Order: sequence, then structure tokens, then C-alpha cells
Amino acid sequence: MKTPEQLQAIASRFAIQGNILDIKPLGNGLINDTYLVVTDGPDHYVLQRINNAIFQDVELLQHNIDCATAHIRRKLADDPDIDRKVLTFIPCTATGKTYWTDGQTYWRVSVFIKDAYTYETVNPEYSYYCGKAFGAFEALLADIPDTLGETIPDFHNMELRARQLREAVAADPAGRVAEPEVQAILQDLQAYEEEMCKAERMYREGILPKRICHCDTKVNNMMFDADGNILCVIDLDTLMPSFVFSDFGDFLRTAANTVAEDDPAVDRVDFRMDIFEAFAKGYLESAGAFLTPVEKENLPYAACLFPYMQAVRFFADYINGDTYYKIKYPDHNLVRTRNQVALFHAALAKVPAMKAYIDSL
Ligand code: GN1
Ligand code: MG
Repeated sequence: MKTPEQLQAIASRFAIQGNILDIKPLGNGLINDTYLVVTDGPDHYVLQRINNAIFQDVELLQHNIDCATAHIRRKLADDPDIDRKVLTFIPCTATGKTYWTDGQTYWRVSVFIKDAYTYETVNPEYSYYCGKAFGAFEALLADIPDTLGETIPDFHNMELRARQLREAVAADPAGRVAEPEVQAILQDLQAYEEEMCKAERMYREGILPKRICHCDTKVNNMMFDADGNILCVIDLDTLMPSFVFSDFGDFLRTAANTVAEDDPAVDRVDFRMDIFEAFAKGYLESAGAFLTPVEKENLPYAACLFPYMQAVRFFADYINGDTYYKIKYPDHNLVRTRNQVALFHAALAKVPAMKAYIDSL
């Protein structure tokens, strides 16, 4: 942890305007550390320590973000509210790059977007706007001239995630594999592994493309103005080539769950069809034009894949002794796993209804 004085010294390495009055923690991300930098200048700023244990190629990560924000800025040039519709990253005064490192930790600064709100839960109306916004985001980036790389190689590769779980089980570093509940969850997950890995097979067969996706389309990564209009998409670390399933499925994983992803009340977990329908409608309105039939017909699969993949990831972390996700209590990753397994089953039961709805549009 850095002291307020250290944080202030780091923020001062960037070309920010005004004097720094205060620096305080912001948000509740599981990966990076985020602070609000309060100034007496025209803008406040967001200071973030980029978790370079997870994002090992920060140069590539910021390259992706610089290219994407510049491309969106060009396309929205005529929008009077442009500064609230795309993030602005501040260069480091010494290097001109949009990050600074002391060789061990990596930092970046962006302009704090004024009068913007994020939400942890959404209603059908906001889900419709989110669907439109994420579809539009993919559409905006569909013709980006730059080459972007994978900031976490194979991030949403289900075959890799399944393999990582198997490796965690084989190593059993925290001695948790013998627990009867762990065994039961393993069996349940294994039964669906082949089916859930079908995206990678379709990619190898050449019938499924990769596109530039956000890959962390959680409700709380979307900013709204005071009237509830979408402003912009934030948290761009995972912006990278992926299947469109990433953006579609990961949004529903958080938004369509009746409870939070770490709610221990598993019997209250359900997959909300009203949220699915609203999001799918918005998404297909803005992304429908570029989606292939294979992508479109597999959107219900995507809605199942993401709770499944997240269950596998939380579970592998639990078995590994909680080395990846920040936890608030000892069994936190197991509680998250139970929740996501329940959500997966709830979604799976609704695949026929999802298909019928998409066909009806
Ligand atoms: C992480 O930190 P946050 O909440 O934006 C994770 C996502 C998971 C999510 C689960 C880089 O995102 O993939 O879905 O936690 N990001 C990374 O809450 O692993
Ligand atoms: Mg986030």
C-alpha cells in the first residue's frame, strides 16, 4: 500500500492541471487499485495502479487503450459531450506515455468524468441501453486500423480455463480438493465442459471470428448521466480480440443474476429473462448488422458460458488458495463459485426461451 504522499508524488508525474487537494480510494474493482485525485483545477482525475501481476504487458495494454480511445474520439468528433463519451488518458510528462512505472508498479491517470454514475444492479430499461451501448462500442471498433493484442493471453478461452482448473486440482496447493463439496462441484462442472468449449472448436473450424471486444461488460463498467443516459464504457484493460460471446455473456452474468455474484443465498440465484430480453434487443439493434448467423444463434450459449467460465475461474482460485481475486473472508471464492454454478444451471434451463425470443426479434 502507498501512503497519501507517495500517491501524490505518483499523480504529479502526469500532465494534470491544478494542485492536488486530496487522493482517496474509488470504486470496488477486484483487480486494480483505484483512487480519485481531487484538484483545484478544472478536472479531477482517476489514478490507477495497474495490476501487472495480471496484466503483464502494460505497454500493450495501454497501446490497445490509446488506439481504441483515439479511434472512438475520431468517430465521435462532432459530439458536443465527447469528453464524457470516451475516456481521456493523461500522458506522463517525462515519457509521453499514458502510464508511468517505477520498475515495479505501474500507474495511469485519466480524467474523472463529471456527473456520471455507475450502478451495481440494473432494470430492464437500463439493460436495453447497455445492450445498445456495448453493441455500438463493438461496432465503433469494428473498423479500427490498428492491431490490438490480447492483454491477458487466452483470457476467455474456455479450454484454457478448464485446463487451469485441472492443474489447480492436480497441484492442490491449499489442501482443499478433498473437501466433499469441492468434489461435488468438480463433477458438476466436468459434465458440461465439452459443451462449454464449443466456441474454441468453432474458431478452429473457421466458422467463428474474433473481434475487438470489451471483455468485462459488467453493469458497473458502464457510466450513465444523471438522467440515466449511457455516457461511456470504462475499465478498458481487457479490451482485446475475442468472441462477441464475451461481451454478451459477461454482461448477463452480472445483470441477469437476481443477486450479486458473491451472494451466499444460492437458492435465490436466478437468471432473469426480462433482463436477457431487454439486453438482447438493444444489443441486436446495434450489433445485428455485423453479426454472422453463427454468432447470433449462439448468443444463448454465451449466456450460459459466462457463469460457467466464472465458476471455473473462482473455483480454480479457491483451490489455488485465493491468489487471484481479492477476497473479503476465507471462503469467499467458494461462495462465489456456488453462486455462479447456480446461475449457470438457471441460464441453461432457459436456453429454449432465449432462442425463441431471439428468433422473435
Ligand atoms: C475481475 O476487477 P473486475 O471486477 O473488473 C475479472 C473479470 C471477472 C470479475 C469477476 C482481469 O474484474 O474477468 O469477471 O473480476 N477481471 C480480470 O468479478 O480477471
Ligand atoms: Mg470493473
